[in-house]
Amino acid sequence: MLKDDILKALLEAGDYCSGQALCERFHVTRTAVWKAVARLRDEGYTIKARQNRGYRLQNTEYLLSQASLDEAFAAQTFLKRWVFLQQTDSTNLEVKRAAAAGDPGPTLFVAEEQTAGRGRRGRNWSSPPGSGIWMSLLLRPKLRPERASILTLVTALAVTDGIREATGLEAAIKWPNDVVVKGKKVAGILTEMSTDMDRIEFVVIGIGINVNTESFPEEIQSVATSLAIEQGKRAARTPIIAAIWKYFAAYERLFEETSSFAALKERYETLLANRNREVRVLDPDGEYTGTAVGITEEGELLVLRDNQSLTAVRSGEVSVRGIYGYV
Ligand code: BT5
Repeated sequence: MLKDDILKALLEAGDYCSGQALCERFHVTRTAVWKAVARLRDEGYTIKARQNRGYRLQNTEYLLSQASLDEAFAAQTFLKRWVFLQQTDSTNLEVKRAAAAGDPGPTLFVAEEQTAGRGRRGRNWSSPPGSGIWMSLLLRPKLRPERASILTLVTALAVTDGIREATGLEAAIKWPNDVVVKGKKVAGILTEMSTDMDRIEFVVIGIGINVNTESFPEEIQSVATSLAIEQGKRAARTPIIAAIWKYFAAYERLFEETSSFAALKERYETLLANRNREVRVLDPDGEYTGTAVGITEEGELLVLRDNQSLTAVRSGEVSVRGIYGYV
């Protein structure tokens, strides 16, 4: 589409681009360029127009685009393909469609906006444009299906370390699939799997991160926060994305090569927000409370129950809550 070509040209230029030059480059009229610019502005881009100089894209470090991803991933070898979408229903659904069409992966979909973002068990995931990172990976790992849930832990580790590196914030993991800053949720992970007999056909790893969100829908206000709220300034999204997949590539490789979470356990426990905290385990077979003491090599949360027995809690149907708050 012309607007995407123009966006790319403005991003590459990093300065004013004359309207005439854009007309000639894309073989279109001045009016067509002007209309494309108007559409980009509707999508939230700030584009300055000056007589005799043309158009210039402002605040480019805060933008996500195919061009920004191309630059961020140019030197890495883990991802084979990455796709930026202005809007989609859900990046997890994008992955499923790509997998059905035979995409070998690892392929990453990143969307500016999701109209049907989902959490676990069909819960809604708020994914407005301009402020978050909504992305999903298509992976075809050589793992036994019963080990796939550990990928959620591997991902949580990569997201936490990526956020820490890119922002300096003290992000931590709320087992199994949340990343928190100061006890509130900044990111959630939704891992889904398709199996074929007893082998994994593909895995979808969906990650949602609140980056520059200023306020949240009322029902999640008390549990949700964003990187911008916690650090008091906006953050550029592309470096966070790049850092996450850098860590993920390293951690996932370690996990697949050793077929074990053992090598990552120590780092995980260091970042585990629940550690040594009192938790309430919402088990469908009966709730109980105890202290989270660590995780097992199978990725279960170890809880020392109030009756002094040690229980390994599997993710899935079980939710874990802090006694005094979300963590
Ligand atoms: C999760 O579910 O935390 C997994 C979220 C995964 C979202 C990503 S975005 C890219 C990819 N495409 C998708 O469609 N999904 C993935 P869960 O643990 O079930 O948490 C869901 C709950 O978190 C909701 O019921 C709300 O209470 C709350 N919530 C919704 N939107 C939120 C947000 N933006 N930030 C924090 N909490 C939110």
